[in-house]
Amino acid sequence: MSYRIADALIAEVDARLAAAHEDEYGALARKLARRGLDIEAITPEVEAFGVAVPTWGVGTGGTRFARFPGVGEPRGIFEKLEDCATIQQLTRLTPTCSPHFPWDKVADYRELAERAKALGLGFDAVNSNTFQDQPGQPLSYKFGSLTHAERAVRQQAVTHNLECIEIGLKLGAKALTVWIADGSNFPGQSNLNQVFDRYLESAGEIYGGLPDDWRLFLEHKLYEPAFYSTVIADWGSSLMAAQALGPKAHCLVDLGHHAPGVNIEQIVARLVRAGKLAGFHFNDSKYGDDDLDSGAIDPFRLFLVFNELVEARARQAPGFDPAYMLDQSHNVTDPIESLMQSAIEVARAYTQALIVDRAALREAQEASDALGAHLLLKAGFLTDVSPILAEARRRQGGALDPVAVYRKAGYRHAKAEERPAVAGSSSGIV
Ligand SMILES: [Mn+2]
Repeated sequence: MSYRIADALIAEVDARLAAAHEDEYGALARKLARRGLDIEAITPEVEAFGVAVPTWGVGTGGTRFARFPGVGEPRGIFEKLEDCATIQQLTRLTPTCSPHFPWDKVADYRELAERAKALGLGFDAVNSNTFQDQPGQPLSYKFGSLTHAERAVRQQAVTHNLECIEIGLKLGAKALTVWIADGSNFPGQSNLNQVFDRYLESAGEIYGGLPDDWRLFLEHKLYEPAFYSTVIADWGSSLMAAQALGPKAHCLVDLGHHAPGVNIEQIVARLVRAGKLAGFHFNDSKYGDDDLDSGAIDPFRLFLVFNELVEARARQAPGFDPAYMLDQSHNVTDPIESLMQSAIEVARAYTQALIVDRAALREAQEASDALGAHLLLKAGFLTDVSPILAEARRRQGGALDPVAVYRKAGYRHAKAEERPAVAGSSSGIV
């Protein structure tokens, strides 16, 4: 029997923190009441919030220079599910995980689905991988996949994506996320127009294999591994493709996949307007696609993204149904600690956006009161909503302080005993 954190330990740590927490929750309730807000209308909304954990996220990531594996890393999808379940147990923010193929391939998907269910987990979007070659793969993706010059390579990539849909059906998923590394490193290496045509043709074949109630998430990325041009580099290319493919195709926004300084919240607003926002891969960045922990560098930007989302939901934007997932690379931290904290930071941004006075904000905007409008927005961001986040966890059986419980439990140490290191364990980022 593999080690699990006892609920009694959560209760024990919570008991020491309870009095201070209740005092702080009460103080925040009074503060919000003075603004005309009922904390008991907000906390249940936070309880209902969820963000998916990518199965590859529970392994230690790396850079193109090195990977420094931690101890007790999961050696396969079943152990990854254990770690995902632990994140959910303590935070109650991550009821689903997002699998990746072929990294998470197993012989029996019914067994995998049952194991996830037993752990209280569901499956979010399935992710395909045509950005690296697998052992025994007939044709190489070195010069592209869905947009490769040779039809046979494109076909191989399409077939892989169709297989991912088949697997996803067995797991109860409802979406396929496609990110391709296709692009070029030299001006002249490829015809910028022709590769887009090939993308549309290949993606169209994948689209044709989607079940009626499925969605196709197109993920764009500015650069890397292609350093001159990337086929789906930006939200414009992504939107053109999604609109050409049809109503089931939507544009996924990975926060790290933009040039520094780009106004991501405005991109979000445009995609919502077009009815084409698929959802998010949350992470943070300082310079490029750093894949740092969500909220670690620029929590204000994360808040501004959620401000657009809460606004879109409030006005019942047509087709608005974003999927939320973390997508970050943990190089120097315990991945479980990072993912727990990141889920909390994403929920924090959501909660801060929930308490913005939207009627007053609209009035200030109509009156061209620039500073007044800004201060109304800032009032949401500058409110410490930690007590709401903690209370939402507690009401669902999670921990007031997830990292404290996790460390006290000695989870990683227990897993290090259970999971002796193996060579060549897979982990990565998309
Ligand atoms: Mn991503």
